[in-house]
Amino acid sequence: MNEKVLNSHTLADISASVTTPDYDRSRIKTGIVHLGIGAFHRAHQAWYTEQVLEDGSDWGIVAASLRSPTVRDQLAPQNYLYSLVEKSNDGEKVRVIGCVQDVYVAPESPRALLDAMTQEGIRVVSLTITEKGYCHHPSSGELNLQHPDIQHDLANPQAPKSALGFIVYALRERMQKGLPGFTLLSCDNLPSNGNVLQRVLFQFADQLEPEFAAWVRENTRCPCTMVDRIVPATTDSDRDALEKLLGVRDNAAVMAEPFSQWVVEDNFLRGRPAWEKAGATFVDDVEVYELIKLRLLNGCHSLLAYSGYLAGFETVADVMQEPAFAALAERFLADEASAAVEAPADFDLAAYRGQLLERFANRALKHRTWQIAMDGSQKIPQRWLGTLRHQLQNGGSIELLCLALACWIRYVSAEDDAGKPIEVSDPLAQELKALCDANAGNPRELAAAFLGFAPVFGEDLQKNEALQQALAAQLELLAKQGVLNTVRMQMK
Ligand code: CS2
Repeated sequence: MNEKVLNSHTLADISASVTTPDYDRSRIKTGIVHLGIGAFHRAHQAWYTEQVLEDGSDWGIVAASLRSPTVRDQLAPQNYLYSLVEKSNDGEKVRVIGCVQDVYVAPESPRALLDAMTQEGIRVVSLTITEKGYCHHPSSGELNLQHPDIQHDLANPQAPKSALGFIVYALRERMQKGLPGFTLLSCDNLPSNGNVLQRVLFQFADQLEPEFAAWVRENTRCPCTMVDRIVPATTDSDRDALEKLLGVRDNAAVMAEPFSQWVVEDNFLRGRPAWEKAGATFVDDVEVYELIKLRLLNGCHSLLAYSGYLAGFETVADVMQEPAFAALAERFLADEASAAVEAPADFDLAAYRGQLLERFANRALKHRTWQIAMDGSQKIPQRWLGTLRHQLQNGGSIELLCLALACWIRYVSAEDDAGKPIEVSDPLAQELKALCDANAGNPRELAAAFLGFAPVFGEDLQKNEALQQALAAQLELLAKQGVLNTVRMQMK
């Protein structure tokens, strides 16, 4: 491993084929606090913000990690510089990004993060905290007041744990200091993500003083956004390969596909960077774009992740190499997911589907099926169940949705087709496994038990006899012949 790391001093030495910041980093002013500095943020919002800085803006980002110090420990020795590598079947393009100015690790010093969020210059607080970070009930969208982090935060205003706790107490301090509020920009894969955030924010604020709860309603905005870019977790071999190109080590590099999309509701309290200069689209209503993206891209992603993982495929591109699975993706998108969305007149849904299949087949990206399979209980309602309800109401096909659900149920039983244990990462993993164990060997009971599991399925779906039968039939096929044969048979 190279002793030299990427930083302000070594920046000048790296290969000329790499794009580097062409603006004076010392003139950046911090306008954004970003909560959740994972790979996605660094490859998406930060990349848009970087391009606008190149265009003369002065909006910079201070970010926070709400859990582990890893990203801060990678970025701090690099003066917060990192590379974004765009990978496609045709090669790669590298850009060093300089818009991140500092990274806080919330558990180490919650006070420091609250101080950052109560600076007058902060006008936007953005979030990529994943679905479970909102501490809501996935099937209803209500704040889960019993959530341990929320309980903790209600009792500890000076040292919150959840993103929501930080936001609420930072806002309260701003009110007390006579400072203005800020815009909250959710960049997570939830339908109407801004509305979900606003709802849990107001519900949390309602637990505090009424005067503050009213202030929050006046002094915040929560625009909705649709975010899209496939960003797999970076591996050591990615870092090693990049080191050969850069000539220095970059421990904070992120890998992404070339495609990127960001549709944002133009509803900001005190301004925003001109992200449209970097290709973001500002619209009055994001919902239709969110639904298309969640139900097609993410819905199909989860289908490929569970079915592909069970069949022994490591990455999404590997799954797409198997013709029966490529056909499954195509048919799921065309016959079921597309039926449940109403695309705007100028939106070519067939072209969008074709592009998705190509993106999934990008062999340069090593996007693990296991990574996408994480947190299914938090993802499935918006990825599959909206489509399922639509199809049930309209007499549309539900076969592939049931196959998807059956694969997920097999997956959370924590054993794959070959009898190998699966490391299931999901906040409800225990409950889900218990449902599988209690109904093992009985597809009909298993289907009923899952459809009756209200945190994911709500109250309505368990009453649908046809759905229960269709799901039981898929579970039975999987149990008898395994996922590979089931998919091959159904795609004949
Ligand atoms: C994926 C998403 O991990 C997952 O659940 O489906 O992260 C997906 O790659 C992005 O939403 C693409 O924009």
